[in-house]
Amino acid sequence: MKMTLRWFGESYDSVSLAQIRQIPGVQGVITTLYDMQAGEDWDAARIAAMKQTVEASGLEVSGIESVNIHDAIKAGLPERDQYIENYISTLEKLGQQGIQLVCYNFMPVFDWTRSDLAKVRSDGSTVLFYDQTEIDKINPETMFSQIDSKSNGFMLPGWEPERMAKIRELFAIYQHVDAEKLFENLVYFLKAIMPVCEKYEIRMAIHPDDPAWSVFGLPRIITSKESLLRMIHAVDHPCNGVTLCTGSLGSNPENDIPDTIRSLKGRIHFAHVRNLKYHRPGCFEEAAHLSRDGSMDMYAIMKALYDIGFDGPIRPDHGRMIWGEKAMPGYGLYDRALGAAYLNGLWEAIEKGEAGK
Ligand SMILES: [Mn+2]
Repeated sequence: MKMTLRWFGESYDSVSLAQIRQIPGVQGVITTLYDMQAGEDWDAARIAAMKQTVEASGLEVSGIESVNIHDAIKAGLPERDQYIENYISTLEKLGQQGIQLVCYNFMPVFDWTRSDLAKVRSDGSTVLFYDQTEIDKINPETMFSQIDSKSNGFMLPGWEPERMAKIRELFAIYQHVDAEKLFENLVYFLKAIMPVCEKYEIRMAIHPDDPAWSVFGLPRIITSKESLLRMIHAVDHPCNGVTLCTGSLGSNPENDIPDTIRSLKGRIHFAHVRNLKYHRPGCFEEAAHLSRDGSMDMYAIMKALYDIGFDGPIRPDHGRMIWGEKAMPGYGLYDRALGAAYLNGLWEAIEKGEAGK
């Protein structure tokens, strides 16, 4: 595996490449052109400049998170083919720059959802928190303004104001899209992009839905081992793979993460590894990475990744906000650096333990 950190670009991130470079064992960043709207055809010169900036710091671009998918593609609207053309063109330009991993999600309207971005823990740190009973009390517009007001002034991925300005319109286009239709639309999209992925060996890595169930009545289709297997078998190509996000899949405690990892051998192209603490069904917080701080066995997760020969990028995903840091919720430097160090430690212990057998 290759340890990486997500980085939103110089204009958007409170964390610098120089800081990331100093985290032991971090080799690259997972980045994006953060101002690109879903459906836009990315500019080749900007991709090249982004790559140059990252490489000048001694890091590599280990992948893109995300190239977002336009809602016309997800909802299967007549104009989807034009947006798929743009997506293919963007992949072509990424491939020409040697960028071979793209993370994306197929959630309608919203990206990830949380009811609180700064829940205070007993140690004084703050974390992202989800409580379904809180979500049930509000409508999507209210949730957007709550999230926006707690973003510490940062634009949050998936919660761009441009997207949220059209929220009613977006809900309307999904009126007749059920889970089956959404899945068909995903397959249609994947079949269309596979030739360009094959040409440049670009690994597409779908991110699971977060949380792993329907929110605000919108269909969600990437929520479990079964749904991930269905997706990779529907378009059975090595470029069609998965971002194994422990926090998203793990929002449903019935998902057995190590078992899911083992069943996806060869098709996990990217991993997000973090811990959650469950409070009750439908309610969890994002704990520190350490196994005993949350409800997940992080050793068992890393061991499963090791056992399937996972050699792709991994990132500590989110972190708590600690030591007074002011950053985008979930994306501060300090706790993600601790997370990276811990995951690297687990990996070294597993490697040496296996070598000594
Ligand atoms: Mn994730």
